[in-house]
Amino acid sequence: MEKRLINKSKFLSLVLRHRPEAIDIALDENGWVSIDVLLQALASSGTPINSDELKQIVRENNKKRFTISEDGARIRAAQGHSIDVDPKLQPVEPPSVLYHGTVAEFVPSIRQEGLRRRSRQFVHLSADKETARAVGMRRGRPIVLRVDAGSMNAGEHAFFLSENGVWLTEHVPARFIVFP
Ligand code: HQG
Repeated sequence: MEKRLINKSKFLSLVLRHRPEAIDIALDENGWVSIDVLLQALASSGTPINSDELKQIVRENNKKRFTISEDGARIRAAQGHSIDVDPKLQPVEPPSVLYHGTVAEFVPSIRQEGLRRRSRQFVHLSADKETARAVGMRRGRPIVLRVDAGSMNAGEHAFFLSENGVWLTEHVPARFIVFP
């Protein structure tokens, strides 16, 4: 995707995950907004995205970050929200092992309190090490932690799978983490 569209895609993430008020829109309780309303609001705030650009962003975004509703009228971010929306995901059984990418400076605190969701709604985990490595790399030299999701799920911890394949859970206590 060309740089111009990547920038528009990033702005869309900001609006649909963190700051809808930046363009004066409201998301419904499940994170959806009408595409007509969204495009209108983007235009009015001087950050226009036209309908073809939006389709291309949804289709080609490298992590499939956005979902269009079945009737084609609404859009939402698949995961990553910091605002209080309920994506109404059903709990699903996770693979026995999931991975989380982070950096060394966070490890002492993670050893103490486990993985916390921080500003997001959930802790983000992936089924493959490569994705976790890439997530950690955003912050520096990546450290990949192994999470014993099978044992967590056998206990009382629910797991959810976002529309774009990210594994989500509310908290990973340190005893379920294998540190490298
Ligand atoms: C760390 C991107 C200290 C955690 C990525 C992470 C992902 C702790 C940071 C998605 C901690 C939170 C999410 C503790 C967790 N003490 N540090 N107890 N518990 N941390 O960005 O997982 O491009 O909220 O290791 O690709 O890095 O936005 O989470 O480093 O899928 O679509 O606190 O964001 O996707 O950072 O990334 P984040 P994340 P998008």
